[in-house]
Amino acid sequence: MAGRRTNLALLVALFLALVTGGLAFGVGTGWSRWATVAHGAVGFVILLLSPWKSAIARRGLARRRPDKVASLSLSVGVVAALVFGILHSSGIAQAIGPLTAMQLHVGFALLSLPVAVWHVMKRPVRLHRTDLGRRQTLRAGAVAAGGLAVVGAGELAFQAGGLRGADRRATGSYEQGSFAPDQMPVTQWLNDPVLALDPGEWRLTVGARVLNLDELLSYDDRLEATIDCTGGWYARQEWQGVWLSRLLAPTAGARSIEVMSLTGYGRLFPLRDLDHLLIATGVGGRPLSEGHGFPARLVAPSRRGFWWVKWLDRISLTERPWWLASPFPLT
Ligand code: HEM
Ligand code: HEM
Ligand SMILES: Nc1nc2c(c(=O)[nH]1)N[C@H]1C(S)=C(S)[C@@H](COP(=O)(O)O)O[C@H]1N2
Ligand SMILES: [Mo]
Repeated sequence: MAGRRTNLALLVALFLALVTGGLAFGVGTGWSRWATVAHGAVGFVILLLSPWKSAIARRGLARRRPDKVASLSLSVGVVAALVFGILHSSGIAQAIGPLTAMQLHVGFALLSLPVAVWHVMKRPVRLHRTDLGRRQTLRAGAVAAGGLAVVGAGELAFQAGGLRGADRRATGSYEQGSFAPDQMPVTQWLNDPVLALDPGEWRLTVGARVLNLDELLSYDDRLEATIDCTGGWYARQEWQGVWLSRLLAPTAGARSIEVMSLTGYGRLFPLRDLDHLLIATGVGGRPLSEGHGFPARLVAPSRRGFWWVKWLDRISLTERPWWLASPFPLT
């Protein structure tokens, strides 16, 4: 394969890895499980292109040129992302020190992004008209099929080798602490503190109402739901509390539900979620632990863990459309 086309193929693959990775990470339920499969395929396409890219890189490195450090950092970043992606998915290593393989995977991929943009700007490749022709489309299809084949072969190898990777969920997450909340990890999105709150002082504002813990405990709504953290673990639990729709009625013009934590962490949900959200005060028949959001947290079935706001402070309706908010929390 010509060097120019290899670089173009890498450019497309890197872009798709970011898009499919973002979907696998941010949604990961329903239709988006296919994004997870596609993501694995795209990741392996990058791996499959590496013999050709190595030849290009060797040629480039033999030349006397500025900015090689960036090209080499990009190589380190992408190789590390590949290694940690495979360590996670196979289950060979789920945690390295205090971080999960998944966190390291995404971390290295995101660190590579600015370097990749820079590399492509310093080493531009020109598009030819024939690049979009039938021949190249067929080739691209063959490369994509190769990536998918490696995903399939990987799954078979995980089973044959008795690796934990064979047991992961469609999002790629591993079961941890189901129906045993004490064994479920405590996970913060970035740097939020774990709060220790006084249940007597604590109040929850829902629309125009202000409720204390006793008022919330007078309800006994129950729901079995799975929390699936983008860090790579999931747990199924029985949650107790009160359906949000019992406390909050839609108003004219409202488009979103804003759910805020006392830490300042918050999420904006589409109004259609109103009937599916539970304000949980307990899990597995016991009050929540501090780490899991005591006195109350949100349960957002079929949404990834970062939507399950802990240490609830305020829930309100807003006219602000939910899709204007960042798809991932920024704090
Ligand atoms: C997996 C992602 C990539 C890695 C790890 C990578 C790495 C490298 C390395 C180490 C070199 C040799 C050192 C240098 O010339 O600076 C290089 C050269 C080069 N890369 Fe990349 N690269 C990647 C993706 C891309 C993409 C997406 C493009 C363009 C669309 C590109 C275009 C080039 C060009 C034109 C050269 C110079 C080749 C020459 O001088 O003969 N690379 N790359
Ligand atoms: C340089 C960019 C990236 C590359 C080369 C890459 C590559 C890979 C590879 C090879 C796997 C293992 C797939 C398998 O064994 O089936 C993987 C898994 C995964 N990656 Fe990436 N990835 C990249 C970026 C990202 C980003 C930015 C995210 C999220 C924001 C992400 C999220 C995931 C997830 C959730 C999995 C687990 C999928 C599963 O276990 O089935 N990746 N990635
Ligand atoms: N206030 C607040 N709520 C939060 C977070 C956070 O950092 N701050 N992390 C979220 C993330 S990323 C996950 S996966 C779940 C984890 O819940 P757990 O710690 O009870 O397992 O809480 C969510 N709720
Ligand atoms: Mo999470």
